[in-house]
Amino acid sequence: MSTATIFDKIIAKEIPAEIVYEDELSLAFKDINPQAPVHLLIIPKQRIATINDLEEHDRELVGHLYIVAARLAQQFGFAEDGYRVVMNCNEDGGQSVYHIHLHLLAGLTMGWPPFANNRPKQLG
Ligand code: DGP
Repeated sequence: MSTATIFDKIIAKEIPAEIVYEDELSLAFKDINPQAPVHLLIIPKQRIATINDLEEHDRELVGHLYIVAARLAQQFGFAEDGYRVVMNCNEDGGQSVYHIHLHLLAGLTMGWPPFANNRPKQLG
């Protein structure tokens, strides 16, 4: 079992968060440090540290997170205009909380490619 993070406390309602959706498998809340006019985090209630830790039996759970993202996009009214869904993995991917989460970003026209301040490195 991976180490508990701040998200476990949010799931347990031990610390406050602006929760916008909850069901038996997932929770969605506003990011504390928004990078867009709308910045929601969608997390599984089950703790999985990173994308690297996903297993076959997590297929449905991960799919569910995307379905929740799409429903929230409809609910918040930006589904047609568009949005971005991102999941960071480990240090180079910019992950800071080791409990997988989708970032749902909307409310501005986002550029592509998305990389700012990137530092190329040799992969080996
Ligand atoms: P990442 O860097 O991909 O691991 O994203 C983690 C996000 O979690 C980051 O955008 C900030 C957000 N975050 C961290 N701590 C809290 C918290 O206590 N409350 C809320 N609402 N968001 C948090």
